[in-house]
Amino acid sequence: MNLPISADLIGQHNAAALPALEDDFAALGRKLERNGVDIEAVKERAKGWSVAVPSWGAGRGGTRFAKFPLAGEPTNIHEKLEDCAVIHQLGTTTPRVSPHFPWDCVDDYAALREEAGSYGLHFDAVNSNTFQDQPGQEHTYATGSLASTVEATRQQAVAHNIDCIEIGQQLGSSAITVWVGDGTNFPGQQDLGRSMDRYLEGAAQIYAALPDDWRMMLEHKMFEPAFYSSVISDWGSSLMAAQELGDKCKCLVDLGHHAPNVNIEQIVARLHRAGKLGGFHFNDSKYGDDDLDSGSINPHQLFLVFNELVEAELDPRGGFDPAYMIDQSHNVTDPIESMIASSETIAGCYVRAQLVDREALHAAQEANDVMLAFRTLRGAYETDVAPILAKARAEAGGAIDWLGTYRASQYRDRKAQERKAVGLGAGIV
Ligand code: PSV
Ligand code: MN
Repeated sequence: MNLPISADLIGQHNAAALPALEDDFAALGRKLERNGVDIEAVKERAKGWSVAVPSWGAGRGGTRFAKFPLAGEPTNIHEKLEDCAVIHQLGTTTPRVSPHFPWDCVDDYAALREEAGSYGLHFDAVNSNTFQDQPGQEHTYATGSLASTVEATRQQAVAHNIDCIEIGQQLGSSAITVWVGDGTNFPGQQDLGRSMDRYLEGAAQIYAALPDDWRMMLEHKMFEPAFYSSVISDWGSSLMAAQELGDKCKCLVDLGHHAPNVNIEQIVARLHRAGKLGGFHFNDSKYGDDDLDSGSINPHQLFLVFNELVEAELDPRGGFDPAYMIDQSHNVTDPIESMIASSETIAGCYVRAQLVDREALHAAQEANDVMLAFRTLRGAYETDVAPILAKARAEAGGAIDWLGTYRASQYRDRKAQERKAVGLGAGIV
């Protein structure tokens, strides 16, 4: 395999960090054993955990005010794959990359799939883009795509989604995530009912083009770019659409796409109850769709989401197989560092949710022992699982101290010499 960071460097850093890690791991193992938990079994589960990274997250993001480029950041899918290879090599939990089209368009997708394979990477869900116009595009999406009032625009949006499915088949993907920016900025601008009808008609044509083993995921978002109404604004609209479209259509929960303080873990439980929990876009937010690093603002919420996922796994109700993806915008950090940190935080929430004494929790819930139920959950959240994650990483060939190892590799400095500089501007490149 063609891995970007020297295995010797990782080995040297791991050798230096291992004695302290063994010590911490043994201490945590004794603590967990007192609660009847086998740390080795938990570590094996951690090793089986993975989350996809977004190709678009490999570049520096930006706000509508500015983008501050990073020397050595990637500007095409080939360079993005190389950076994703670094993320997976050091962090070991991100073997899949979720591509976005037309941002990641190339001439030869079979070759792109091979290129990813040479890094030990695969492609995850493909994402369509009908929220931006492309050079030379015939019909504008300025006032909508699938829900546009213009028939030709709707057909163009459907055709683009079908193209994405075809590309995805060549890449070995088996899912398409559809997020549309359709909506309005003014009351009265469009009919709220009829725009949903138009959306559903277009979405049904995309659904009809799905291969048998594919899944379509609908991503809801409360606002932005539309500020008065969005067509698929919330999980209710998403569920309604997914139910109407059919079994292969499910709902995707992007953590940043809700009103402030919404109980996202309850939405997760509801979608699972309906058999429609398709997947996640992980990120964090303070105000709106901030796309900050997962768990950087509200790690407890992320843990509570994973608590629901463990409950769902124990009670699959006819199917539980959500797709896990990161969707972040890294405006002030090196995206490689942010994505390794995020994948570690997400894995940590998964592991802590595994530590909840489910029998004790369920018994306390049945008995309405409020404090015991709460403390049972909180105890798992308060457990520092870093030694489990680090040990799992080291055993999978990754770095115990991934940040120190990454910086010592001087990867970004080397790329700054090799790659073309990115121009100033706003938004995602
Ligand atoms: C929209 O805010 C979103 O969350 C969708 O997933 C897009 O595909 C992605 O961000 C990139 O713009
Ligand atoms: Mn998203």
